[in-house]
Amino acid sequence: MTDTLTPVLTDNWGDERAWTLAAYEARGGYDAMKKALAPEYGGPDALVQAVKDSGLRGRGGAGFPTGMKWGFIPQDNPKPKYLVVNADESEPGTCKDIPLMMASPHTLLEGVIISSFAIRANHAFIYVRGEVLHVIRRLQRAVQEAYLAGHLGKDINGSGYDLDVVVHAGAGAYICGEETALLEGLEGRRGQPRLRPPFPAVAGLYASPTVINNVESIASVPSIVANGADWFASMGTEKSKGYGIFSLSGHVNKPGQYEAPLGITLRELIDLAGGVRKGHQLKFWTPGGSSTPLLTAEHLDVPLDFEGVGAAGSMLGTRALQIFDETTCVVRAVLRWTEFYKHESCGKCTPCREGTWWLAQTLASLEKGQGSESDLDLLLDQCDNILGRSFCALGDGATSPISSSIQYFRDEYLAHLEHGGCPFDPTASTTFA
Ligand code: L3W
Ligand code: SF4
Repeated sequence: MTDTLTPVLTDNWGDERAWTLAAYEARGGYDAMKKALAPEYGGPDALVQAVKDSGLRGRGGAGFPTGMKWGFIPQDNPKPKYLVVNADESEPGTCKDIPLMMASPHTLLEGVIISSFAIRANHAFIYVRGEVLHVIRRLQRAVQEAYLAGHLGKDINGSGYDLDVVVHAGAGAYICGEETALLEGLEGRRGQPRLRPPFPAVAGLYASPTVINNVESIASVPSIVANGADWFASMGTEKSKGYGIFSLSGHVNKPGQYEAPLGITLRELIDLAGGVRKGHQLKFWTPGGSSTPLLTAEHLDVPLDFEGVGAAGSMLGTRALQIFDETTCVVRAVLRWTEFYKHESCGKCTPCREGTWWLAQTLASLEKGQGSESDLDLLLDQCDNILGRSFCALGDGATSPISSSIQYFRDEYLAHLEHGGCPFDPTASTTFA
């Protein structure tokens, strides 16, 4: 458990056996659900309005307004409505949903019940990354406890509302974090993105209206119901309201999850994390995992909200702050990420399937100090042929670390060519293949 500025989602993480229903209820857990389901609250429409008023924006990376997404569910459509929680956390550096589900699965479940009621769904699915067996088991146990307590199933706590929740394990593909590939996987097919529109809100799971939200978005809903939309909106910035979990990894003294209002800066978060490791300086960092363009020490005071990071030429993404000091070879780090995208490309579209392979080849040569300066232009040209020409965001994301690293560290690429390999450690030219 780390220091935190807005202890809401992480407040109970230090409690003994915080993941049990007893520990959760001892702190008032499921009271927000009872409040939301009671007729006095005003029913589903009042809940959608509260989430709209709170200003909550999607915590999975894109920042789409959650209440607006819920409002897109066509209520005149006779098909069943579904809630799907995107718990396929796999973005390199991102480590917020998994600790949240491990520490307090009932926070998510309470959010699932309230959110499903708001969109009039009677079935919800939690799609969890398949590799995290410990999280899957913890969620399944929590679901079982919730059924036994009458918080799930028929006539929840005598409210007349029915909800069934299924925990579904993915099969280990990063692309299934893309919402439509996730739906393909959930329906039993190979995980590849679907064409949008139609967006899932109109035709999602089994071609029915479906809300797909990130774990942290759904887990934030009970606190909005409990404390009110104004309370949530009083935190954060004008257009990026509320708080979020920032995961800090890499060269800081106390890596971990730090919950703080949106708009906090990296300088403040690094202070909370005990500083960059002794004797070293920040060289570069990612604001939201490797799919977001790199930033440098000159961006330490950028407000970490959707607008502030956007104005700095990057994206807030998943708030996966990976911190690298001056001992890190940026070319090698970027090559490592590019190998990841090459491996995870689902193969559906040519620019990404072929392009990520070419990116990795070109970068591997440069990292070994082979080639010439013109290969940097070739690399940028390859990025240009992927960015905006790929079927989904994975292709675009693969280009982010490359183009931004050339923007800020062109000299370091050239130094590899001059030294015939990595100038930091000439004995260790690694392709990570
Ligand atoms: C109805 C419309 N719904 C948009 C919905 C849409 C989706 C949400 C956001 O990518 C980003 C990506 C990664 N009617 C709608 C509508 N929607 N217009 O709004 O949509 P979109 O397309 O802006 O984003 P996306 O395709 O969901 C997500 C970035 O996140 N990312 C990585 C994330 C990794 C994880 C993880 O590991 N868990 O989340 C990092 O930055 O690059 O840009 O629901 O349906 N007219
Ligand atoms: Fe698949 Fe990549 Fe195309 Fe996305 S961009 S559809 S991951 S091949």
